[in-house]
Amino acid sequence: STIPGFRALDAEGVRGYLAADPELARRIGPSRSEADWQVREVGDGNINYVYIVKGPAGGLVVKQGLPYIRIARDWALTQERARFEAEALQEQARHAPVHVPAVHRFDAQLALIVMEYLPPPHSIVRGQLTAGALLPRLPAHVAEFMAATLFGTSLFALDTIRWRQQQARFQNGELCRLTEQVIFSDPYRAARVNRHTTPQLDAEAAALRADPQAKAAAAALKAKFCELQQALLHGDLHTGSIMATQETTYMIDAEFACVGPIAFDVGKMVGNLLLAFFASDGLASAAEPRHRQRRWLLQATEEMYSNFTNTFVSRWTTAVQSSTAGDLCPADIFGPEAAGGAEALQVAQATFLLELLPDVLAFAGAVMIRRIVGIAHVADLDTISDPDIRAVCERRALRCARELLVNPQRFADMRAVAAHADAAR
Ligand code: ADP
Ligand code: SR1
Ligand code: MG
Ligand code: MG
Ligand code: MG
Repeated sequence: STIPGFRALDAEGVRGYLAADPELARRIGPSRSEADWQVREVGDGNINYVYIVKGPAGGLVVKQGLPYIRIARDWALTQERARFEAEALQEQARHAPVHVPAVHRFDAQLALIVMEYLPPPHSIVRGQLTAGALLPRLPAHVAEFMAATLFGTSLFALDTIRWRQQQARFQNGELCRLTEQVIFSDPYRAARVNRHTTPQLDAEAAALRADPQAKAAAAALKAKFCELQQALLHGDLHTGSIMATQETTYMIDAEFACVGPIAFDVGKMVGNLLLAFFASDGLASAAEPRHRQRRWLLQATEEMYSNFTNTFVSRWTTAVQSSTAGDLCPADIFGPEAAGGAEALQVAQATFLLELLPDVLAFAGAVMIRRIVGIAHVADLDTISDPDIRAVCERRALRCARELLVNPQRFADMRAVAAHADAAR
């Protein structure tokens, strides 16, 4: 149900809202300059309305959540998502400030966030990859963001009292429910909202809906998504939620933030880089064959994963070494004064990494599949205008994704995944 007093803003409403707030207005221009501000709705996402406001002093972004989903207006969705997004952006900024836009205002009654404007040449990474770009800094920056936020909100870093408070604060049940439906259920049943390249992929979509191993794996993953509440996730970390230049990288759109498995954020990123890899063939031309981009996308996947695991583990070691032994802190039984502590820490870290990879790969497979046969597709593939060529790319991606979902234990490391993807195209 709609929030009492809620009103949906249009461009003029956004102008008036900001002009009435001196603290926000001064970021755009001097008082009474609002008639000269440029206000533009730029939302290209599936769910919300986003306005960019520019004036003589600078710009701001205003994001508003209506009581429904932008691409499916008959689908009601809690406006509480704006609060989860604002609080998650603020929490992420504590851990990775250079990779998160600053929140200037959260207005609960209007389900609205006013945040830092990321000006051009920042643009959405998915669009840049679709256009053929390489982003050499992206893997390290995303790895740093994931390691900082996922480690910093995990039980490896937090005292259990604070960790439990965080669990209570970030349940985000309704947005999780959406993820559970559109990622782990709908692709494996005849859901009304599903779509695929038809008739080219009719047989593959039908086969998936009757594939016992894929269905069992998806159901197990859904349970893992719900049960394994390890850290505060971004919750929708894909290339469409990242704005970057060649030098800078920002993670936006945190409305799906929730406590969940660390492998979910990492797997979404891996799956979306692999989707870009499989789409690259269909977007190539004789003049621009994109060999370099495909090689880079696989290297980027490996680099992102190895940077993430290295940084995560080194933060863990540092936390143990710098905390006071005796408390219920990261060093309580691993610390320098604990008998066998250093060896125990090594075993714990090796076990963590061993269990992480197959979960990352299974989540990656699931998110690739949902983008090909579910409700929400990706520009990388959708931009391939010839449906026969698009279907070839989608079929290869689907085959690779099913293997990741069903047989993740077969891959010893991310290099083996890259080799498998390369062989699958
Ligand atoms: P949704 O939740 O609907 O997906 P997003 O938060 O992803 O909405 O925003 C939609 C689009 O608005 C983004 O793809 C991007 O183009 C633009 N946008 C969002 N936040 C910013 C920002 N801080 N600076 C500049 N553009 C932004
Ligand atoms: C109705 S599904 C919309 C999708 O868009 C968001 O970005 C999430 O990925 C969600 O699953
Ligand atoms: Mg978005
Ligand atoms: Mg969103
Ligand atoms: Mg996804």
